[in-house]
Parts: sequence; C-alpha cells; structure tokens
Amino acid sequence: GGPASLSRFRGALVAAVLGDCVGGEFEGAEEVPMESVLQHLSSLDDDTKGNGILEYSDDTAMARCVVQSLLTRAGFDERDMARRFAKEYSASPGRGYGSGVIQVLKKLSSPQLSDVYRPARDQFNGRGSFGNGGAMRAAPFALAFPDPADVKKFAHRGAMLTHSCSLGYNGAVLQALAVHLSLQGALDLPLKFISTLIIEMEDVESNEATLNDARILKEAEKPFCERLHRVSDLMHRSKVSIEEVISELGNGIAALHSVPTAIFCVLHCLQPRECLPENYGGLERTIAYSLALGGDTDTIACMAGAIAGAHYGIEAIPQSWIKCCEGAEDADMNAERLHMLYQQTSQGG
Ligand code: R7I
Ligand code: MG
Ligand code: MG
Repeated sequence: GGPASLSRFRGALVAAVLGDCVGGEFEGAEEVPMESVLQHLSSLDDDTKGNGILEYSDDTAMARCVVQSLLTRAGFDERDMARRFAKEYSASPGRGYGSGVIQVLKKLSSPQLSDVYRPARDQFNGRGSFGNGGAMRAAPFALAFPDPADVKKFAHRGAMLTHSCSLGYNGAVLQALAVHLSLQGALDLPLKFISTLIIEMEDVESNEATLNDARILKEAEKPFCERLHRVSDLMHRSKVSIEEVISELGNGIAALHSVPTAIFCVLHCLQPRECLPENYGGLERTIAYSLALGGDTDTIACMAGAIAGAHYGIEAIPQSWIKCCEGAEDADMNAERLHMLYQQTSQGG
C-alpha cells in the first residue's frame, strides 16, 4: 500500500502482537539457536494448534490500553490512559510486568491521586525507570497522530506515566518515530531512514533532563544518537554476527539496549539473509531474527514487528501466525479504527 495505507496500519499493530506472543517463548534466554526459533515458528503452521494458544504479555496488554484510550478520547488523555493501565494490571497481574513498574501501576489505581505522573517520578530513588516499558507500547501513537510533532509529544507523555527517566521515555519517542517513518514508506530508503532518525533524536536528546540523566548513568552525551550511529555502522558492514549485534546494541530490558536493537533487526532483515529460510518474507525474517538475539525477545520482537509491519503491510503476515496469537485479531480491528482517527486528523476535521 501507499503511505499511511490501511494495510500498513494493520501490519504494524498485528505484527507487534505477534512479536510479543511468539517472543514470549525465549524471553530471558541467554542464547537462542536459530534452529529453535525456526522450530517454534514452524509449529505455528500446525493446523491442530491455533485459536490464540500463545498468550500476549504486558507489552500487548499495555499497548491495548493505549489504543483504547486514544480511540475513546479521540486523542491523548493522561488520566484516562493511567486509569486503563491500572485497571488492566489489577485484572491480569500475571502478564509478566517489570518488577519496578508494578509499584507504579498499583499507585495509579488510587482514586486520590491528583498528579498521574507522580508515581513514575518516584521510581528508582526519584530518577525514574529506564526500562523499555514505555517503548514497548509506543507504536499506537504513530497510528493516531499524522503530525510527527504530535507523535513525539504524546509518545513522550504516554511513556512518562510509568517511565520518567529520559533513557526510558526517549526510547518510546524513538520507537514511535520509527513506526511513523515506516508508515510513510521511509524504509524504501534504509540509509535515509536511519539518518532521519538520528537527526530527530539529536533534537529530542538536546535538553537538560536528557544530558543530566546521561551524565548520572555514565552514558554517551546523547545515548540514543550514539546507538543509532552504531546501527548505521553495522548496516554498512557486509557480515554481522548475532554476538556482535548483542555486544554493540544490547538485547536487554533497558530502552537503550533494546529500541535501537529492534530498529537494527528491521533494517538487517530488509534483504534475504543466509541464516534465515529462503521462503521467508521480510516480516517473517524480522521476527525470527529478533528472537534469535535472545534476551528481551518478546519486547524486541514486538517493537521490530510494529516497525516492520508498518513497512510490509498486513498481507506479509502469515494467517497461521495470526490465528495462534491471542489479541492479534483484536489488533487488526483496532488498526482500522486508528486509521479512521488518523485520517480525520490529517483532514483537519
Ligand atoms: O520497563 P518495564 O515496564 O519493563 C518492561 C519489560 C519488558 O521486557 C516486558 O516484556 C516485561 O518483561 O518487562 O518495567 P520497569 O520495572 O520499569 O523496568 C524493568 C527493569 O529494568 C526493572 O525491574 C529494573 O530491573 C530495571 N531498571 C532499573 N534498574 C536500576 N535503576 C529500570 N530502571 C532502572 C533504574 O533506574
Ligand atoms: Mg512482556
Ligand atoms: Mg520483554
């Protein structure tokens, strides 16, 4: 489809769910042989399975809250979104949430709470979380707002409800921007895609809060920019091993060690790769490759899935995968609603 087509919206939201559901199998594993990944993925083609056997985790649970809130309020409403996070957590606390964010979600359910950003600011001795929980649910912001300035602003605020450290919320901004660009067809020119992201993040990371957090955490002056430059360096190499990707970019639970990694997975899998089956299309390659990195596989595959799905569109996603994953069909319907909201906004109505 063309820029911002319905197929791209559906691809983005559905592939994010698939990444989360199929990635759950390997979350936390230190080494994941590609053979195990391919075996896991081919088991999804088995007709006797299906009907949502693979459950989604916190990544999708929170993304669904974001989607419902954006749709119901026809825009960003922090109190509504916070209430939905809290309600979802108390209804299904066993979705594998990060151990810190649980405290925030419990506090957000208090009716006496006047500042919904407060619980997040109190995390980790007042510096806030740098986990990837803001980024893992950031894709819907790109599907709700056509203007990139809005995508950045609301992805930031949406993440701040649980992640007030700049190394957490800037990861959400980066992820939302990557989905935004991919929806526009920007992955047709991969080198321009990465350089556009670097230019955007130069601006996003040039403020006191970011420079301060980076200093305290002993990271580069502009941590996400630095990582995106590493992504760009890896793209220019003819051969890159999984070990090198992990050591250069990371595969962990921090946004800094997973959002640039997810972006790299998408870029690396734009073309066929020796380690991946020839009959795989780009979307399947991206998901498989993300899982083979090990570490925070559900989240990296979820984020890579959103970016890749926005590029390849819904037609690239195997039906058998959709059938196996809880919430995939729901995501498809919600993508259509978000597409309508997006179009209303672009027409200024
Ligand atoms: O970021 P968050 O929502 O976790 C998301 C991850 C995804 O992989 C999901 O799939 C799920 O498995 O969890 O949850 P947080 O609790 O805010 O952050 C995750 C973890 O990162 C924390 O439990 C800490 O171990 C670590 N962390 C920090 N550690 C020290 N100092 C995050 N921020 C800090 C920090 O400032
Ligand atoms: Mg998870
Ligand atoms: Mg995870």
